[in-house]
Amino acid sequence: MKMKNPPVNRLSLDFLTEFSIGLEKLEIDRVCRGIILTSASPGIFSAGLDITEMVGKSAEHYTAFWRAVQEMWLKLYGSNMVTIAAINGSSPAGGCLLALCSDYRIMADNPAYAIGLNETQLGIVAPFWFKDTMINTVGNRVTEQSLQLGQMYPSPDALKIGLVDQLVPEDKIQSTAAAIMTKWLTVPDHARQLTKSVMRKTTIDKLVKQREADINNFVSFITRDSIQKSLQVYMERLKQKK
Ligand code: CO8
Repeated sequence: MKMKNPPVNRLSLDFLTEFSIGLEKLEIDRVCRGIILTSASPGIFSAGLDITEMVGKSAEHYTAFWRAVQEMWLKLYGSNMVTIAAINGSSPAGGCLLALCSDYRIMADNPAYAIGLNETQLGIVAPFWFKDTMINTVGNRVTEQSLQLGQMYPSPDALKIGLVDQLVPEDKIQSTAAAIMTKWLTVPDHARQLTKSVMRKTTIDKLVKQREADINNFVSFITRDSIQKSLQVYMERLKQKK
């Protein structure tokens, strides 16, 4: 799956909806046993959630947007397929979450590319299921520190903390992902799928059980004046940095 929402693959409501539909089609296609998730914009894997979807909109819009973010996570983290992230660029916040949902992460060996859950840098808070997905990958201590600081890790540091599994030269990222996929597909599907489900079920069930409450939390948080202001300031800074 090659994400193509130029220039930075921001995860808009439309993009998330298409992403989930695409994933669902592959999930029920018995011929497809695995996906490699990558970006059609080398240099940026994904800029994360589209901040413009979270500023100056109605409560109904925030509700639909957040449901789509949840749906993407539930489908990708709960996928029966082998999922490999070929991270060919920077990947903040929601972009990092996409990568964390995969079974294996390969990142381009370029210290200019960074990955992490940087929500606090925007004045917002990573939801519990973002946090849980990170804990399941790198453990509690690293997650606590990373989330408080909103830390973005240049690729060598991401490898050191286990946020990614492997670094390769940028031009080898697809061939490496294909080789890793071949290895994972040698394991009988039913055994691998059940094992994956056992490992992830508790985390997934936690959100399933409180999906509506999580949406309500998001809407009441994001509609606060102070949060709207923080996001506006962050967007202005992004534009000014040019
Ligand atoms: N949303 C909306 N627009 C964005 C985003 C984004 N996430 N990221 C970049 N853009 C826009 C820029 O403003 C710019 O717009 P324009 O051309 O109109 O000025 C355009 O995309 C290109 O961006 P850059 O010029 O910055 O491109 P670069 O190649 O220099 O850098 C980066 C790319 C590294 C991705 C950089 O743009 C960046 O750091 N972006 C910010 C990414 C970020 O912080 N994302 C976090 C989003 S929040 C999230 O995912 C989780 C939220 C959880 C919610 C919890 C609430 C309770």
